[in-house]
Amino acid sequence: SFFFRERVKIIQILILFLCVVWEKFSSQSNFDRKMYHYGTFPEGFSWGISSSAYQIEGGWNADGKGPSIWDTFTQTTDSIPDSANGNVACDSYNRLNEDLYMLRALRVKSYRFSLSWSRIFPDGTRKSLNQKGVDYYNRLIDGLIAYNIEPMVTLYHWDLPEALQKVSGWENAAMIDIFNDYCDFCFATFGDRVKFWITINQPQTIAWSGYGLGNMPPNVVDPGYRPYIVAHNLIKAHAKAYHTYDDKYRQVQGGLISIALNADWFEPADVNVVREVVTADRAMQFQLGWFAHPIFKNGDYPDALKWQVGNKSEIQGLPQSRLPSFTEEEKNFIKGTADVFCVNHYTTRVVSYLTAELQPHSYEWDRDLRETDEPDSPTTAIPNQKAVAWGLRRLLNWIKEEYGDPEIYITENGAAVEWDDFERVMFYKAYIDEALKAYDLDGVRLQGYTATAFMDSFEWLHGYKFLFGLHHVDFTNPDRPRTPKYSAHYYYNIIKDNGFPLPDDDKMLYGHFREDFMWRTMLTSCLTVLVWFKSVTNTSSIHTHPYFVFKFHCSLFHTSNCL
Ligand code: GBH
Repeated sequence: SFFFRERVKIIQILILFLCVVWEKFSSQSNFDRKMYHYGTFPEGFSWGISSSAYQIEGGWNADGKGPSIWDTFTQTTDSIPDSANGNVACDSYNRLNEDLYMLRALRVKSYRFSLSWSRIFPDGTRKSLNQKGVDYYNRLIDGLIAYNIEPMVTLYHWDLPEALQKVSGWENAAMIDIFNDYCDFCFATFGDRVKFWITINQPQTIAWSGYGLGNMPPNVVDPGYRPYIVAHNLIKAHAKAYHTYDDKYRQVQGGLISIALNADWFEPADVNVVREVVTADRAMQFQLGWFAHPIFKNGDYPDALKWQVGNKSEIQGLPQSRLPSFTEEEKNFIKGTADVFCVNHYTTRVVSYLTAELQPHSYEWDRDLRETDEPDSPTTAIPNQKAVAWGLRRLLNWIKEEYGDPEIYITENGAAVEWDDFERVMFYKAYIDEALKAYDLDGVRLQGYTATAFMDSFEWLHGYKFLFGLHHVDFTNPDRPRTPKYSAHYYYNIIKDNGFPLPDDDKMLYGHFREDFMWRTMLTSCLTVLVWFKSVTNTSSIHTHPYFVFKFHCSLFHTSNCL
């Protein structure tokens, strides 16, 4: 009926209103989204570079360190290329001075690294304290401070002490207090110098890859249930550590604390079809909102999750939703437990609506969507991670709109490239420029950018096959020599310039000529140049000459697919 149609229309308009970011960019042409933007970041912008303990340290059992679930997994599995592991990795445990030297040479303002929990507490708890592990991190932190580099410390980047996995790890709600005690120790021990804490790296990856797909340790394959349970515990564990910092340390130490959430950008297959835009929003909610909504909004899961998982569970004949719920008390405890928004971003995916299968019960199917590659963007070495720089700008806008304009830090961004580091340079140029647009054109309160990674490292399930480093590491040499790549030099320059200021010799193009400028002389010289140009190049139009085309593209576009 008429009223029904009108009602649907109104609902659609309301939904579109909520999907303001897709709306904002729906008129942006493919040409526009590749335009180059000149400008600089705010003063004091935090330029950083990242690593994590298991990926670089090595020394897997040195000086009393206990094993983690990644030691156990890599030493027993065949699923990683070349049966690689992190036993030695970059040997950073023994090459601290080299790392410090490189960081200093790069002139970064901050260094994001993680603490190996089982190096500090070999069995995961305080009674097993390993002083040598503490000493290592003290030397690292002191070294950074001496060079004026801010330590940005991740407390937990996936390497759970094996001893804690033996008592069910993150499936066990007892982990909330155990994690809190570990964090408490770290705040007390390092917090006089560490002013930027990240509790957990990518809880979505832990929950889904660790307990759903089960391709990462602890390798539990249970796509419909455990990811939700584990995420529930991770959120509470984060909130508890936040409150510990807030109650016991903040006043004296004056630092800040957050959590690093991974977020792809999800672009609808057709931005003009409401259902597709709503699907993209749902994809965002399932990945980022799963954690960000409770922490940054109201202590509870996004409606899209509650609705989807609840409905599916009902149709599947289950007595209750597979998505656990928070009590009011828990919601109040969780809400607002991050001082800034930290996001790890690598790629953009295209999504379209799909009525998914009901079997098997799965977080993935709960989303009712299908993912594909973004068709028009350059590939990176990893098949489903295309370099879609414009997705970063949209993601930052979405975070701004969805979570009430928080201060944002990009805590990871980078790419593995097939062979030529030049592609990595193009990746950073394009992505950082999109971050600049978000700051400069859209008013996103972006405070920092962290390139991933500091050096070639153990890349989890990819072993040493796909590398992200701005420094090359020779893994065949026992000394693990490090060499800066072209991308390290390039990043150094971005940091030095604080972005992409308009080059001096281009500025003239946009200026005014003097009042008494001799236009006639100018015209004559131009013609002379053109005639000369034609005679030496044998090209009828300057615009089609390869050199001009090259210059034009370089200055206007992200050159990744032009060069
Ligand atoms: C990052 O995750 C890590 O945080 C960082 O330590 C690492 O250096 C970087 O990746 C590069 O490897 O194949 O279905 O199991 C990036 C986000 C989330 C992307 C997990 C790959 C695997 C999904 N990653 N995802 S699946």
